[in-house]
Amino acid sequence: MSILKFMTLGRHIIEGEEMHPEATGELSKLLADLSLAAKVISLEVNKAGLADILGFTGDSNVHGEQVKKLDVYAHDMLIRAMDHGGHLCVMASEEEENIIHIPNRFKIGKYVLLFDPLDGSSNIDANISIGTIFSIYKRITPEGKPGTLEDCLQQGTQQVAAGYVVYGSSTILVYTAGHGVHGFTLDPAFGEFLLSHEYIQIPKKSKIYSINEGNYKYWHPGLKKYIKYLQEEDKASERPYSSRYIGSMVADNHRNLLYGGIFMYPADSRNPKGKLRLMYECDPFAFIIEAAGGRATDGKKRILEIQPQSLHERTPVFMGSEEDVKMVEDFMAKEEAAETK
Ligand code: P6P
Repeated sequence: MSILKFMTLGRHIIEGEEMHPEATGELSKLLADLSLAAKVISLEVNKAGLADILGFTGDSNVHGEQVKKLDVYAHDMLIRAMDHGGHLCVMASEEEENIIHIPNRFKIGKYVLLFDPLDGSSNIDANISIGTIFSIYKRITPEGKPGTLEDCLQQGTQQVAAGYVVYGSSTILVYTAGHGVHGFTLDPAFGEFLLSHEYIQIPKKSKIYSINEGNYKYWHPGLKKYIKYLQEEDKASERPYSSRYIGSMVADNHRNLLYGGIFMYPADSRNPKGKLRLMYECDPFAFIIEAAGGRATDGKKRILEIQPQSLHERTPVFMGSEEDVKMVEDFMAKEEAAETK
């Protein structure tokens, strides 16, 4: 049993930043502000039984999806926690169509924050784990002025930090700022995130696959063959795999990060770009999973190398244990090669 250091998230962030002599400490403060928002959102999510905050607002978000009050609460809480720290020049939220400017009365900073305030929110009323996802970039437009859409539409490789909070049996914040992937569990007794998972490394090969098999008939023929391959019995390659799909990518990917696994939300004949958003879901998780030794592609290309054209664009995604992601890519490439013969 490894005895982890008794270390708070705040201390860990500072130590991580101290590894960079040129660091100004701004990123530390930004991440500390994010953890404050996460604590407050966790408090509300854990009151999920209270009718006053559950249920539909009757509104819908930019994607026409029914918005639940907790989505709006998390979105508003993140903006309120982040807009006045003086570290950001602009924000963008999965719940908001356009970029979010920093109010004139606050100092403009050098970072950009993109976030999905509460992913998996359709599961809220069923008390299934949901999560907050975030990406941090450095601005690319001149300092001192408000940030722009250009600052937000950067390739995932440009992230300086990324992370997520999973609100489940406990609240865990996982982040990377370029020095490994680390997890912190919230101790509600004194409201601190304590180091619980240091230098997370995702197993290179797994026995778990996560995909919505209800879409089977619409999939790429190579993907169909891959899933059938996983379901065959072969002890040497530890098949059949187990199917684990919660319908909440933060929970599915958190489990896969710790146990190994491949998470897939592919394109299909009805949705040529799949369902998940590049900026708010796929880029941050791709950054984390690659930092943990895994792989994340759209079936062909690294997610992190996709140049975004718009804030809410979607991408097919295959992410998790490196060998498993490479195998599904091979199955689809072989099928395409056979079709062109
Ligand atoms: P489906 C939640 O709405 C979400 O964006 C992800 O968290 C999740 O993995 C996916 O959609 C589930 O989508 O179509 O399988 O219900």
